Amino acid sequence: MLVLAAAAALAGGAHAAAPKAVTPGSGEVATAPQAGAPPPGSAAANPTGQAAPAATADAPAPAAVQDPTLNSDGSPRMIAVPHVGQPSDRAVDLQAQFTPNGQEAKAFHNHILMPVIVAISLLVLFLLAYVVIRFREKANPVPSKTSHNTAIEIIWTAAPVLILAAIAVPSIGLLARQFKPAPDNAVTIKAIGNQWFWSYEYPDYGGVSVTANMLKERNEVAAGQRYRTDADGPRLLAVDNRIVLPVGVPIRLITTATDVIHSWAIPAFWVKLDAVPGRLNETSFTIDKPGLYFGQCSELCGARHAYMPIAVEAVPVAQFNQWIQAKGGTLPGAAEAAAPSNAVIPQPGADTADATSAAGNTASDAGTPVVNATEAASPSTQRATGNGGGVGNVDQ
Ligand SMILES: [Cu+2]
Repeated sequence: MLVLAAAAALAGGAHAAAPKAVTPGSGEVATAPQAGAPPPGSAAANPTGQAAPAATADAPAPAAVQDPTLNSDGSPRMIAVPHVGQPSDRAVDLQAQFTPNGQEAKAFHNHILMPVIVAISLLVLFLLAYVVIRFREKANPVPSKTSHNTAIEIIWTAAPVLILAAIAVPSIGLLARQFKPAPDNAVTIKAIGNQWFWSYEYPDYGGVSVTANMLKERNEVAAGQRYRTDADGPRLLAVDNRIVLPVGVPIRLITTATDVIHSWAIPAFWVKLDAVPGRLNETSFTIDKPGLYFGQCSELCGARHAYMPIAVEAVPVAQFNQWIQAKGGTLPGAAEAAAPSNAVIPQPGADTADATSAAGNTASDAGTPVVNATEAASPSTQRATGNGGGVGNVDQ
C-alpha cells in the first residue's frame, strides 16, 4: 500500500506546487506586460552584451557565436506554452510528460494505480455499507457466533498480496530505469543548489557555467532593472538564464549544493533529485521534444525556498552546440558538431570525477562554516535576482 500512497501523494503534489497566476498587481502586468520594459537584451539582462554585438555583425569572428536562444534584441526566442512544462490552473492530472520515464510513470499512475485504488476503495465502501445495512439490529436480531472461515481468510490474505505483487513488477522496473546510469554519450549537467538560486556547470563543454535567478515582477524591481515578462515564463517560475539542454540525447544530471539540501525537480521530466552539500547525486533522463520546461526547488531550504525556480530550454542538438559556443564553451570534439561526445565520461565516484565536484566543494569549503556561509549568501541572493550585475550574472 506504500506504493499506492506514494503515487497518490505524487499526483496531488505535482500541481499543489503550482504557483497561483493571480498576484497582487498582476492586473497591471497583464494589461500592459511589455510597456516600458527595458529590452531584455539590455545591459541588465545580458551584462556582458556578448550576444547582441554578434547579432549585428555580418561576419562575426569565430569566437563570437550568436546565442541561438536569444533574439537579436536579447529577448528569449522560445516562449512558454500554456499547459506544457508548467502547471495549469485547476488541473488535476499529472503534467504532460516529455521523457520516456515520465510517460511510462504517468501511464502507470493513470492506467494501473488509479483504477486499482478506485476499485479497492469502492469494494471496501460496498462491504462496509453491506455490513451496516444487512447486519443492523433490526434486520439481524440474533448475531452469528461464527469466528473463523478458512476460505475467506485465505482470500483476504492472498488477494492483497497478488495485487501488491502485480503493482511491484512495473513499479520496481520504473524505479530502476530512473536511476540507471547514463550512457557514455550523455550530456552531463551539474546543478548546484544555493540559498537561493541554482547554478549550473557543463563539465564536458569547456566549463560553461550558468547561474539562474528568479525574475521578479515589474512592481518588485527598481527602475531600469529587468523584470519578468510573459515571454520569460509564469510568475515565480521564470528565470533570467535558462538552462539549455539537447533533445533526444541522454542527459546525466548531477546535483550538489553549497549550503543546505535543495532538490532539483522538473515535473514534466519526472525528475526530482536532492542536492546535498558535499555529495553528488545522479540521475539521467532524455527529453523528447524541444520546449520550455519549468520546475522548482523541492526541498524546504530556507526563507526564499519558493523563489529558486528552474527553467530548462530543450533544443535540437545543433542549437545546443551553438549555445555552448556562444557561452564560450568548447565542444568535446570538433568533428562531432552534430552529436554529443562519445568519449567515456567518468562516473561520479570514480577517481577522475573528483575534479567535477571540486567546483561545488570549493564554494562550500571557502573557509567559512556552513552556518556563516548561509548568512553571507543573503546579499548575493539579492543581487542574484538578475539585476545590477549580481554575482550570479557576471559571467553571463
Ligand atoms: Cu532550495
